[in-house]
Amino acid sequence: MNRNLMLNSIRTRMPEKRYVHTIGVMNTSIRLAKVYGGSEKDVELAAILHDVVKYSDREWMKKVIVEQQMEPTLLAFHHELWHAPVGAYVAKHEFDVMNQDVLNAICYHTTGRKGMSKLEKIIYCADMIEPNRQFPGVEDLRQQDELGLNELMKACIKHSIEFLITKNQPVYPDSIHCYNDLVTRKEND
Ligand code: DGI
Ligand code: FE
Ligand code: FE
Repeated sequence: MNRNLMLNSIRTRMPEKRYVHTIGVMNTSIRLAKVYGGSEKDVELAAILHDVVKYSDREWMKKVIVEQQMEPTLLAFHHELWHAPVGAYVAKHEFDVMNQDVLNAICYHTTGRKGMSKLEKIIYCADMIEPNRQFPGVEDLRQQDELGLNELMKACIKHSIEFLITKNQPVYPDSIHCYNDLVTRKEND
């Protein structure tokens, strides 16, 4: 499916505000791919599809997680986390995305994980700092951009975990593993 058909298709599945966010993630991820290297086509595809099931039926998402034998821990955590792995499933089965790195970027865009690829980091960060995002501290995150992709990723995952803690929310283990991985890594890794 070409880019414009895909954009039209996802637009019908979400409110306009979410579509505008998706375009923001797309443009930001392409910019990051230009700076840090990486396929612009791959980041574009992952960005377009990253929130494809954000507004899908919760019970249906639960069913997909069970039937596809995805990580069962997901069901014990907030349903907000489900749209990422289920989005990867839909990208593969409805949009015929075959590239596993693109599918992983969609799958881990909400929680992050240990050992993220460049594409996964670009999508995770673009999702947080795209121009339509407005939350306290987003400007500081945008500035981390200048320090490199790993520093930006570290700042973004730290912000997410800190935010969840201030809200007394549980933190999904992959997010902790992601943080630990980034802070224990050597500078030039
Ligand atoms: O889908 P978006 O809004 O663009 O962004 P996202 O996919 O990063 O989802 C953000 C939501 O997910 C936000 O409401 C916080 C929640 N979230 C992210 N990581 C965790 C989490 N919620 C819990 N409970 N635990 C997490 O580790
Ligand atoms: Fe999302
Ligand atoms: Fe998003």
